[in-house]
Amino acid sequence: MNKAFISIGSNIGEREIYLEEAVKALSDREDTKVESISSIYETAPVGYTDQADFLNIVIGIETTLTASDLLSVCQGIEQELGRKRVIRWGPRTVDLDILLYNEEKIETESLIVPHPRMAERAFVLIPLLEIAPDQVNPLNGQLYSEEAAVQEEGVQIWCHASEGTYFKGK
Ligand code: A4P
Ligand code: MG
Repeated sequence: MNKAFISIGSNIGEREIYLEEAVKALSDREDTKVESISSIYETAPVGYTDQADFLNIVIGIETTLTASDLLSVCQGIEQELGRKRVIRWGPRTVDLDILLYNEEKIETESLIVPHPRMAERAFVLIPLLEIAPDQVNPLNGQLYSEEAAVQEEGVQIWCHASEGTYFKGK
């Protein structure tokens, strides 16, 4: 069984519903088990900043899929949920990025793992550390909790994992 972490973000429309549908699409699969889900964070846009705030989560999964098949599954979910790719780093209904796949270093034309920008992004690190506080960067053995980006502002809890009906029945 392989262990992976996926970052999910949405900043258009019913943002929470898109996150929920993406998690559901993964957990409905026979080959993938959703093991952990972070709280939902509301986050200021990074990169192209003239766009609405995101909701972001990170989930931990166990899967029999290879990393490359997992990418295809994630892209299928993005498409199914109606993502329109207009501006790079721009608004999206839902974006699924593979952060980590076991302790592997992968560099193909279509897939780079660990995700190349994750160590600089508070909207990735803060939810990741909530569910995997001791996670280290497979590239250098450094704890993600020691990255400077963890201290950045612009990432607020929007809904605690323990609260309400959020992702019931994952
Ligand atoms: N790709 C390579 N490695 C990976 C990976 N580990 N996981 C390739 C997923 N995809 C990977 O991605 C472009 C290509 O990256 C894919 O074809 C895949 O083969 P995309 O999702 O089609 O396009 P994109 O998301 O616009 O580009 P990119 O580079 O993935 O953008 P990012 O880095 O994901 O940034 N601000 C906040 N607050 N919250 C966000 O969630 N997200 C972005 C998107 C920008 N700013 C944000 C947020
Ligand atoms: Mg992406």
